[in-house]
Amino acid sequence: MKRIIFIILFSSFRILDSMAQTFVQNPSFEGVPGSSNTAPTLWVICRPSPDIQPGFACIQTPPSHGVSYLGLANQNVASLISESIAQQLLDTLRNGVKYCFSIDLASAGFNCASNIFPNDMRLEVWGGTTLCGNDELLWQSPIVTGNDTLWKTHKGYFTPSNNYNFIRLRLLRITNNFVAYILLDNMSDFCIVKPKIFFTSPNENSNQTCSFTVTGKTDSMPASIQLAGKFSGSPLSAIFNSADTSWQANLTYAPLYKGKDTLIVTGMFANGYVTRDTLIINIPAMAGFRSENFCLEDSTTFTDTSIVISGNIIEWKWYFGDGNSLTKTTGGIEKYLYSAPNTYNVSLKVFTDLGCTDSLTKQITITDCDPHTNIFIPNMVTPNNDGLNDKFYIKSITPNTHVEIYNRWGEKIYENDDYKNDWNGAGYSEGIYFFVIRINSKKHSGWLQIVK
Ligand SMILES: [Ca+2]
Repeated sequence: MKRIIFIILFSSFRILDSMAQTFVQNPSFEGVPGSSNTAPTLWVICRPSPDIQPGFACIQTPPSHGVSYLGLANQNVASLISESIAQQLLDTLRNGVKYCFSIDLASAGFNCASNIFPNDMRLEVWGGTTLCGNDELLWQSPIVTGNDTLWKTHKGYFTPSNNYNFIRLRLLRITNNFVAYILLDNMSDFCIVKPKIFFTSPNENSNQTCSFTVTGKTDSMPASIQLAGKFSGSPLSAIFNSADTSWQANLTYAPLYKGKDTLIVTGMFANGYVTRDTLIINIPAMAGFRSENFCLEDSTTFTDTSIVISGNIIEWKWYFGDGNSLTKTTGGIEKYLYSAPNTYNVSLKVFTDLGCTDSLTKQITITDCDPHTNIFIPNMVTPNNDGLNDKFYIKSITPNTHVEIYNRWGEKIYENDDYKNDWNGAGYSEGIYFFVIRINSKKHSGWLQIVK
């Protein structure tokens, strides 16, 4: 008897299936050899009259396991159609679970009893909800011919469509000779086949759009299918079709994730098995840009470096971090002039013709590289000696600042090549005047008002 112990280690799951998966009692069909019309120990007779071999009806084939084996006849008379035995299983065969087992079969051939003839035949394994019930044909052996007189091991797989506590073994005669007779020995205990996951779409390593559907199948019915990966959206577990064990999940990839991702699909099965499969997925678009020139005085340059793996980028949307944005249909270089020194979060979002988006945000700091552009020029002079605006005072002035002042008729009334913040409008009446100031070759012009 072969008992198979499965140990599945997966993540935090640890499933140990051992004794719970012993199903068949006395699978070697042990009993007293040469006993006619007798079932092996722990088996019962459903239809007469099975025999415990060897030693009955001149059958001398040695057992393939133990000291005895089972002989079942199928006789071409109305009173004896197909001999069969049954037993109550130690554990329930469960709906949707895939099982495996093996059994040794042989033909009795044409023997001295002369009432056994070579026939083509099959062994049938039935599931029952009652003892000797034949509710579902779980497995049928390949044809065993009358000439197959040597033991041959057959492997069987079946998936019940209901729960069964009983099994029944029965001989099916294919050809019409008088009596078919099959020998059975060394049936293994039932084992559970580890479930498998099959991806049907997409194919491994295929490029995907950012929103796509993953479909697959399992080889037996899971309780649930769950997915893990760098995706967003719902459902995170698959929609499951119990009719054909297929499943489907619609995934949307979050734009923050780049490049390849491994999608992990985990199947949870009612029998305690956890199985998984993985799929490599390429994220098709990756937004990228390079930024240069961070002086307030000059335009900052942004160069698109986005990559597309599948499809084409059809739209670039720049967010400059100061509330302004720009939408373009080509990549390349964008220039932007900031109005104030500050730290800005600049984002580029790209859109592909496959419906995928990706975005990247970088922080840049704009500084005033020439502080003299930051000079403050007052527009009011009040020469009343109160300490406030008594003189035309230029903040951040440097040596050799050139100042010219004009009256409202355009006549120059003051000029100085090295202004010292000392002009107070003395001698001139109240009113509007105009100034032209050059600091380090930068020209500033505007108006000022004298108030007395
Ligand atoms: Ca045996």
